[in-house]
Amino acid sequence: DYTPTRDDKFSFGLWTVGWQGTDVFGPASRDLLDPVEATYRLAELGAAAVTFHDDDLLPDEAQREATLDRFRTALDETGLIVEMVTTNTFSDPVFKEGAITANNREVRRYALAKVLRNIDLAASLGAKTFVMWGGREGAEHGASKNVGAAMDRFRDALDTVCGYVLEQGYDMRFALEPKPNEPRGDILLPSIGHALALISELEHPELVGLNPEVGHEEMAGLNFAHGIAQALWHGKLFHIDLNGQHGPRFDQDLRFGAGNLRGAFWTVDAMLGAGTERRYDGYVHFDYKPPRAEAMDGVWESARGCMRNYLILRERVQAFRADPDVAAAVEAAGVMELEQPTLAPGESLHDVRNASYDLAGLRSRSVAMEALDQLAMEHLLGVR
Ligand code: GLT
Ligand code: MN
Ligand code: MN
Ligand code: MN
Repeated sequence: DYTPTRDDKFSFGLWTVGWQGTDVFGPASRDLLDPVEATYRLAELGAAAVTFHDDDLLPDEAQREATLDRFRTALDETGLIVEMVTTNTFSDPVFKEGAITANNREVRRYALAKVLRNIDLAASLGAKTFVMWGGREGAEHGASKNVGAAMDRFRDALDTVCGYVLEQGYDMRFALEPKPNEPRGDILLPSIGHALALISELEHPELVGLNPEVGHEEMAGLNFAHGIAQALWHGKLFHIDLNGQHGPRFDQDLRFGAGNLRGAFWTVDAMLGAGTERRYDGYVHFDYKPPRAEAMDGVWESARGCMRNYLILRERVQAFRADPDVAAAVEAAGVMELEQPTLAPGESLHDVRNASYDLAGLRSRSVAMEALDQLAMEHLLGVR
């Protein structure tokens, strides 16, 4: 009946339900939500874990230890865990021109110090994933940022934090979160592909993967399911940010399932392996914003909706993959044939070059993909 359980491994950022609705056109539309209170509410709704930025939970240095005590009590009482922690290196105007890739070296050193302190906190709470979203790493002007130098500094920072967790013996991995723009005009590491490419330049590539967000790829017109499928292929889907987006426009952060519903269906399918063994087994993490127009009732309804939509889509995807008509349509579309290497063992290029090809037959062959897609559509619409 689509009621979440701890086994579903649902997780929420405390900044999601805690978003007060502040946007570029107006101030907060909702009162401050105590993050410890939010932890209790999310547990009641069926979440298994929470995540946070240093500044979401601990905005006030003077209250740091007291808040941490209350938060630890909430975790003990609810059984929730902290599965991921991330650092706010974007709100403070000190980061207005970047954090770990700011032109200003002092800013970069301060950013690194803030991240390192937060890694210690993450480790003390048992978080195994540490997300890095470089919201302010980027530019509005052509000549203002040397992209190559920024990549050098990104690489150095990642090498430094990886070295640090190894030295401390922390059981923790890093996940880079790509985004094409907003708040910067152009953000560095704008897509899954850009981030994957940087990882191959690192000293400890095994410790760094991705935290892709649905809306961020879709803002750039990219196919999220394909993006995470490739990340899985590289062994780099360390974490995920589920939400909804309606085409290329501002970052909407809708609840999961809203916006591009077909995209959400294929996203869940990709997370479950898309009929293969290569699946995502981490926390099902939501990073969305309850719309500014909603009062607190709508905040909790949207959090419930994220989980409920995931469970409904998971059921629809499983029904799709278990349907014998789908298996036949997959076969008819030649999907399995792609798993055969293009050259058979022992064959040489000579065999490829000297074979005779029935081009007329190949040109006119059926690909039977509309039929397969229609079956998916009918499963998604709940008529099969
Ligand atoms: C911020 C951003 C998100 C990132 C978070 C991690 S914070 O809300 O828009 O997409 O996941 O720093
Ligand atoms: Mn977003
Ligand atoms: Mn966001
Ligand atoms: Mn995110």
